Amino acid sequence: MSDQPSSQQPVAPPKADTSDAKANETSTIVSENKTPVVICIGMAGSGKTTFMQRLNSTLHQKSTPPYVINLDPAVLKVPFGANIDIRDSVKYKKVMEEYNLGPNGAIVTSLNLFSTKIDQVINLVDKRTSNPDSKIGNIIIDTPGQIECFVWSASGAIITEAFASTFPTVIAYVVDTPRNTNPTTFMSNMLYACSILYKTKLPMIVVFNKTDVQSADFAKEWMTDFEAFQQALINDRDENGDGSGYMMSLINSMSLMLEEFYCQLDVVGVSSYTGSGFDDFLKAVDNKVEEYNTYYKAERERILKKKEDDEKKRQAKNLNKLMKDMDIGNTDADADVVSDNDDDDTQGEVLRDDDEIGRVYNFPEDRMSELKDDAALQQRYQDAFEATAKTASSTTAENIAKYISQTQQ
Ligand SMILES: Nc1nc2c(ncn2[C@@H]2O[C@H](COP(=O)(O)OP(=O)(O)O)[C@@H](O)[C@H]2O)c(=O)[nH]1
Ligand SMILES: [Mg+2]
Repeated sequence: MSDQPSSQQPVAPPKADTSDAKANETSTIVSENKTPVVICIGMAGSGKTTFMQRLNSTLHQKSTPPYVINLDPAVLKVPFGANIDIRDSVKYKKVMEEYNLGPNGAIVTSLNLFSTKIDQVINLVDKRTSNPDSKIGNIIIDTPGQIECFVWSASGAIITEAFASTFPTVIAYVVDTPRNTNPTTFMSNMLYACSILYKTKLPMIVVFNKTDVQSADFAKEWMTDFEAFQQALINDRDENGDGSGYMMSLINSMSLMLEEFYCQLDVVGVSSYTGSGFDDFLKAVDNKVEEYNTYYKAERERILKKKEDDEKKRQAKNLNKLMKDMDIGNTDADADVVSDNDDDDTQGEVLRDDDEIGRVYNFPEDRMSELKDDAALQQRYQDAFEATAKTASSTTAENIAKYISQTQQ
């Protein structure tokens, strides 16, 4: 992981444009001094990396340089100066060889390895961005080319969650506009965006990229005027001769759901090549950050609290069950041992071979007196459980850390 000094970034003009300074001030107030995070997600080839590159240079021009994070382990060249790059901590090729994986498996495994250090990453980013001297306006994150590697992997969820619980976080869903002029393709893409919105529960901006090739007006129209979209479907069906009517009935039954989904989104058209539309995008980010603070934040806190309470209840229930299973209250009774051994004389005890190496048993001779005190025993189980649970997870973490440091050599 590298944390490059900002001097390596392109030099920013000395004075900030006042309108942008004002826009930035708004987001700082509503975000309670935490820097907003923009996570770029989108289908492979939609232009996420190019969009990040343009966003990076636009923000530098406005004297509010972003803090840039690359989470794509498979990319050969990153066209922007990344402050944190997953490729510094995880070697994608080595992961492929070592674990005998294909490209997507290796991306997911690299993300898994990276996510074990996510608390360190969050601390580092928080320290850098909360420094009062820092002029950092946004934290921007690029994700792997293949959308599902990030969106549907456990580590993708962990990483997103880690950022979203520390900073006001917005998803920029990047769409390849020229490839989505077909209404069926368009709808599939929007359904994917919809599933991400409901999965992450974060505010979303749909970014129609590559508007230098194809204007995004048609998409905006389809998203606001349902009849126009239906007409486009009918035209497409007539042109392509698909008379099954399946698509039409699917669309009709989904129209309400899609309307509900669209009204939660901000939509912008940009060209990462020419830089057009980026001011609109930055305004949309401010808008969504405000939404995050007024609505999503409270909702997230409620969910986290509920999760915590549920976990406590579950632990208490497990402990009770354990106590019950062990039949602690009835210490005088012989333990019932389910065994294949029919020899009743031994009562389940395995007799020692004569030539077996002598073992030393260190148990105290009589533990019955301790067993009488249920409360004390319960406490001891609890303590032992906590102690071992901690050791196990930190050992795993250490092993993974060891692996990562080996691969770095
Ligand atoms: N015409 C045009 N092409 C673009 C634009 N943004 C990206 N591309 C091209 O789209 C392709 C995929 O871009 P890339 O950023 O690697 O996509 P990613 O897989 O989503 O990161 C590349 O060939 C880019 O040059 C744009 O705004 N206009
Ligand atoms: Mg990319």
